[in-house]
Amino acid sequence: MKQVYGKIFSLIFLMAFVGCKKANNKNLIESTTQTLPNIVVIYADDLGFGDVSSYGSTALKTPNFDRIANEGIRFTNGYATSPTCTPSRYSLLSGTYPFRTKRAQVLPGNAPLLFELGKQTLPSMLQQAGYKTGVIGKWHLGLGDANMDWNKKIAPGPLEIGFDYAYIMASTNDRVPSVYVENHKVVGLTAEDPIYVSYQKNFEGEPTGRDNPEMLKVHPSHGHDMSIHNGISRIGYMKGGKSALFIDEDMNDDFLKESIKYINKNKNHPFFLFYALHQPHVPRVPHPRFVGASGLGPRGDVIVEADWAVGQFLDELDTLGLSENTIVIFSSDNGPVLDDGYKDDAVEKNGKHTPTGGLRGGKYSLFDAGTHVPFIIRWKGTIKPGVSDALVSQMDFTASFAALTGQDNTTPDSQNILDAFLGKSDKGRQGLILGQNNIMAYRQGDWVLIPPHKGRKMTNKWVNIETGRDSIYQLYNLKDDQAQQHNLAETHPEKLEALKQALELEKK
Ligand code: NG6
Ligand code: CA
Repeated sequence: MKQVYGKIFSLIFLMAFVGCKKANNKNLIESTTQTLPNIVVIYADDLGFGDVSSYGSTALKTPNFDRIANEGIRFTNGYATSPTCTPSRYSLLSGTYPFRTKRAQVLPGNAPLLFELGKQTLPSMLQQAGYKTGVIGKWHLGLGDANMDWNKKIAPGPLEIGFDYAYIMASTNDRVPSVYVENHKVVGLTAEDPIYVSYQKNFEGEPTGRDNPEMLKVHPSHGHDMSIHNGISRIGYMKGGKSALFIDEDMNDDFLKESIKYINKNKNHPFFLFYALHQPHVPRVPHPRFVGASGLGPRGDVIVEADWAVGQFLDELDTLGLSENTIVIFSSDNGPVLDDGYKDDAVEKNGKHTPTGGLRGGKYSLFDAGTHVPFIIRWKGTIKPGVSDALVSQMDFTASFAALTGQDNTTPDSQNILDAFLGKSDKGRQGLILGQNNIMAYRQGDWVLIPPHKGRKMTNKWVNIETGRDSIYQLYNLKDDQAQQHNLAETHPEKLEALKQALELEKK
């Protein structure tokens, strides 16, 4: 009898112990997940260093981008890795310099996925750390394999490189197919009206901007004269899929709605959201409620529209009580351009506005305005608001957030500069390669080296931007010469040599 009581007693004790342990574990899990902040990267497309009022714009007001700056750290030396979209996005997500991958350059809308499967990415690293990971907005990183059928399962794509949710614009707003893809499927596509895409030739009987300008509400200034949809001709040919085609005017609301849905769905779990805005990339077609909002024509209006969306998104974080537990990053994939292929009055209505903020060059350029972009990080209650001059790059998110979340970084080029991102240190990167393929510049401290490059000095006869390419070495000191007017290569041979060597080392 005694023995039986003894057994019952030990059983009760054991159950209580296990129960207690379980509860403890639960607490532990809850407390660790709570200490892991959500991470949101809001990524504008072609927004210049001078397009944001907290970076000095007076003609264009961006109160909501500024709200992130006022409540966080505004970096004065923040960089995208390349002056165009695909390579910058690639390196942000892969922690890899674009020059290491030949295909990392502006991709056609039917290009296969750019990433090598199985390698660490920013989202796959965060998935390992226990995050839910989502991408909403512009993709432009290729999808599927060569000759992909858009009516079938679209893979590999974001879900195969570490995102567990994707609601993306397939390529860019000026490239076909003009559709959104949710996870593995084109949104809104029906079996009765399949979609076909070609970058070689038109489909018989389909109108083009070249032959049917009377069908257009926005006319091309160069290129962009192929398939027409929503009164706008694009790059590439497409046919069918009418029920799936996006409406440019609604795109801002579509991405905002999906982003808000995403954070609501994942609010009880650490999440990473890559919210990739399409503004102010061409075609610039704001919702009617923003037409005329800036006084600077469609380019200004779509920036005001994007700023509004960011404000709505920040309000939602507040409403959900997530602002203190969410790191919000705001930046851009490359520098600004006015006429980028449509007659949208960007040049005519620009007035006194300086999208470059006084830097030389712009989108496509090796000069500073190509890659030197707005770069702001907010973590309410943790980051002390201020301004930092540290040299920081978007490529460094992977290693830095790996350090924050207790993961290893296995990407080749991302560096842990978490302390700079959090404002604890004014030391960021030592050096940074800017560009793609063999077209590159190198920044170290205040110095910029641009090795000789063959090619045009201006982007082309339509885009009025200096490429930065020259047959000689260029060396600038941005501290004394922000506008890169004085080439010091001849007067500072030692510095030139030091940067040449540092660039070679960085390439390894
Ligand atoms: C260029 C396009 C330009 C833009 C750019 C990519 C023409 C004439 N120009 O080739 O409009 O789409 O590619 O921009 O087609 S990015 O921001 O996505 O890199
Ligand atoms: Ca871009």
